[in-house]
Amino acid sequence: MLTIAVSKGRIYEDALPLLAEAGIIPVDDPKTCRKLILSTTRKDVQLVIIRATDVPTFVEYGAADLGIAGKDVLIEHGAESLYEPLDLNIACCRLMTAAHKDAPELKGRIRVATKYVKIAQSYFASKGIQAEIIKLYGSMELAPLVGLADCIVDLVDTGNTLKANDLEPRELIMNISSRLVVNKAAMKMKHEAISILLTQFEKTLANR
Ligand code: PRT
Ligand code: MG
Repeated sequence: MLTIAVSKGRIYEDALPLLAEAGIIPVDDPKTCRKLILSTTRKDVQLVIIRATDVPTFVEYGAADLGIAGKDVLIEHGAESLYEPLDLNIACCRLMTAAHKDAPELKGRIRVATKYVKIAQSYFASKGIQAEIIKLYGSMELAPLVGLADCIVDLVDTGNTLKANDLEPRELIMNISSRLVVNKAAMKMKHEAISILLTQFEKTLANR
């Protein structure tokens, strides 16, 4: 049995067509079904549905053999303990700094609100900017509006969320896409099954 960890939101939606090409079609829809383990049309493959930020943890400990996670989540988690054989090129976005549209260029000592504490720390350190990082778990956009922070570090796709809150994107930290990750022991123990799956994904991606 191969267990693949996926989060329920946009990564799941983008991953479905890719999984389907490998013959993996979940029997239930996680939007309407409360099951956390989903059987698929392949008897040898099941999905576990978890929070996006928990995917590296499940795969690291071997609770899932494979996982699909955003590069943002992988870097923030520190995923050296995982294999990352494939860029799936799905759920693409940009990790950026953003500030109020009327705010001047940020300098001196600044306060930054984000859920990406490690990434933000190393980004501002690399620029020689003294930043106090404030960890938030959501609604980062609010922080500059209420004086909690001078800027935020968050994911941007269309830019509509920033715009709706009078913020603007400032600097690109990195481009983000979702990656396939594999548990290191599983890569050895279940080598054949995993490499067949990798080849199937690679073929689908090459034809896109
Ligand atoms: O558990 P949690 O709620 O934290 O995760 P989730 O349910 O949102 O997980 P899921 O499966 O949706 O995956 C999140 C992953 O999708 C992230 O780790 C990214 O790798 C990727 N991704 C791609 C995004 C976005 N695009 C994105 N736009 N994740 C979040 N957003 C948010 C962003 O944080 C901001 O609030 O969308 C808003 C901005 O979108 P625009 O279009 O208004 O710019
Ligand atoms: Mg979400």
